[in-house]
Amino acid sequence: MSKFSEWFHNILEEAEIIDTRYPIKGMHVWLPQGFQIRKNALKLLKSILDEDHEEVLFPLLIPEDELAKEAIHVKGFEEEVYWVTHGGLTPLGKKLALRPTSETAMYPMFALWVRSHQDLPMRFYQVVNTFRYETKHTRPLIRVREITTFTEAHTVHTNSQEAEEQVERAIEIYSSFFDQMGIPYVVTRRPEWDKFPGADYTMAFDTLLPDGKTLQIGTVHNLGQTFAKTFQITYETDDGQHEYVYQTCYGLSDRIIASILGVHGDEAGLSLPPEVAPYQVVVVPIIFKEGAQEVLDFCGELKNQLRSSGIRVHLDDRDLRAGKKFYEWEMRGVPLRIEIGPRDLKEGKIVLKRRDTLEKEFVEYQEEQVVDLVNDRLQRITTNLKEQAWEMLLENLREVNTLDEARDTIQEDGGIVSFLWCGDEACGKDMEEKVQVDILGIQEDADTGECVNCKEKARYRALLARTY
Ligand code: P5A
Ligand code: ZN
Repeated sequence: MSKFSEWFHNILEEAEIIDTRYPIKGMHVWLPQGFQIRKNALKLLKSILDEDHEEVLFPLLIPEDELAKEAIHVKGFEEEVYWVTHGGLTPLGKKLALRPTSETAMYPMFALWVRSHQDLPMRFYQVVNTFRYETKHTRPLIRVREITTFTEAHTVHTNSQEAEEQVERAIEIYSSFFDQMGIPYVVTRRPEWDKFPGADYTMAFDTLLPDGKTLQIGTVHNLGQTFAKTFQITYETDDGQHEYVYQTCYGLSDRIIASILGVHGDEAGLSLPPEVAPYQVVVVPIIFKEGAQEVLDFCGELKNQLRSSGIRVHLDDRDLRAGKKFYEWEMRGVPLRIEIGPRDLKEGKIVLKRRDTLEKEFVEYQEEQVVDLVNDRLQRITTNLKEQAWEMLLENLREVNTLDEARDTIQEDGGIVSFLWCGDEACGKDMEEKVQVDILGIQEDADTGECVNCKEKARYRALLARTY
């Protein structure tokens, strides 16, 4: 187990994010702290999607014949599907699949919904649990068998240009979401052998975890007309012709939470972006025998004031050593701590401690300004977390000119390696084998240079990394 895996596993337990002891492999329990982070992240994501998508909710079960209709799609998922075969003791006439994703649940309905070109475009999303019998090593939040936070969007268009624009729009949506979480990413077009089953092409977001391995945190697929033809999704044009629609779909999962925790955390534990932190501020009274009541009263009022202005604040007045409280809230990732003792009170000061920089700041207390002060510090924390994380990713994105260089770089430093590639599948797979990495995908076209592996003319600049 890498140092990061160990850190990640421990922090999930210590910070009470999820309980991994549920007796089914790859299925876990969200604990209250984790649930709050998930809820806050989803709130932001939904508010972005709600701008131009409609939220729906489809059944969990998919009839076998619908799942089987799209041949390429079902081939991609056949080893990962869980089946419901009985109702009580009665064998079902038709097996029912637990959705591994919802294309084959939704698209037969889309065929009923789409009538004329005036119905289009359609943009839907849902947040559901999906099930995948993953055979690779499962990891909490990263590779699970019940994905509990599957946020999937599905869109329908009259023409291919509009579908392509929707892919770009989805990339913007996810970029904006990750930016607000301070999660850095690279966006690439997945190689042919790694695209979503049934898609024309797949765009993917990958972030870098502290152990130098990347994690795919989101995908956007252009489905072209493949599913439209399989499920007979057509619209009537102005002159009465029936045309197949063009579709896209895109999704995020529990991995967004994994990356929020993993990217920003450090030796002291979690360090949460204020946007998702269950508590954004914790107020810790420093109690001595003398003046204890005054300190507690002051802290109580401060808490009320911050809370009524919409800040998620907690007053920790437990009868415990302050040091123990500090340790705990730092470990849980609370962005800002306010400490107040009797001497501070006398001097009209409060102490602010930032979780991201671990810096202490003594500031004069002014009742009319304290809300602005706290909001300003939270804003700075958000900005700093994002900058630090991007710096880390960019420092670990290295260009190489030869295959040996790629191998050495990956072995010594991990991270993401940028290289010139011919684009040929056999060459790509050969390279993955030789360097023991995955090709993440293509970043852009290249017009000069040769492929680092086969020395043919390079067509692309591409990225590779060790991946989760
Ligand atoms: C897009 C949404 C789809 O399923 N259908 C609807 C499309 N794409 S996908 O790439 O297969 O999955 C979407 C995202 O889910 C994450 N993911 C997982 N997360 C946790 N555990 C898993 N077992 C798992 N499998 C996929 C990926 O991050 C992917 O981007
Ligand atoms: Zn090549």
